[in-house]
Amino acid sequence: MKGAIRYSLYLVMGSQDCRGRDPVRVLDQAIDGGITLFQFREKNSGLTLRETVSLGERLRSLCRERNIPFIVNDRADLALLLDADGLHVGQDDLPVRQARRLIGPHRLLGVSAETVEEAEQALREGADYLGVGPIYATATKPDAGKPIGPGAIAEIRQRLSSPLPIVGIGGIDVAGVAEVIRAGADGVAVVSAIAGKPDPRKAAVELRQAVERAAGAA
Ligand code: TZP
Ligand code: MG
Repeated sequence: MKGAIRYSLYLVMGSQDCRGRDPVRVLDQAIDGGITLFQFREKNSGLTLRETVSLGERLRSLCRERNIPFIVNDRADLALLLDADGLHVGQDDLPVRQARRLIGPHRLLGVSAETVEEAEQALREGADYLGVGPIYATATKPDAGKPIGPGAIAEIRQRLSSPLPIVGIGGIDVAGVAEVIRAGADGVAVVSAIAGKPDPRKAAVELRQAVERAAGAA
């Protein structure tokens, strides 16, 4: 699975992001529109753990049917339970080494990093890809901190001691895609630019086109 991952357009989403719509339907439309990767990120939504597991099962089976890698945010227990393709952890979550120990060698491990030091440590401890951000200002994650700009991607890309896929995250919409890709990202990760839109399919089509255009021009 690891080798086949395409990072171009990464949808990160939980029920809190879907404006009252069924997340399974939103995900289905986003897949129609061309997302290449999905992360289940259920945060402060009011769902109980049981409800979260049950929603996770539905999203997981849709990803399996549609051949989209399914990544779980934060929780290794949920990732294992849902037989996810991977886990994504931030700097305040399970340490990367321990996360790797729990999920084993074959599942994908994504790590959020803002600096070259964090990126280098993630690489050393077994990360498979980096989520770098928040690139731009975002209302989706109130504790995301100050935007670090596309320049942070360029710096990590240049200074990292060996190559690792990078996705930019945070406040990215169609207009922001080109800068992120030109800075050296393999793709963009978005929440509201797809899940918050009235037409998630159309939003995904436009983002995917913007990524391919920028990558083609690079
Ligand atoms: N991590 C850093 S910023 C962010 C996460 C999960 C939120 C991104 O959401 P949006 O709506 O794409 O700005
Ligand atoms: Mg986290």
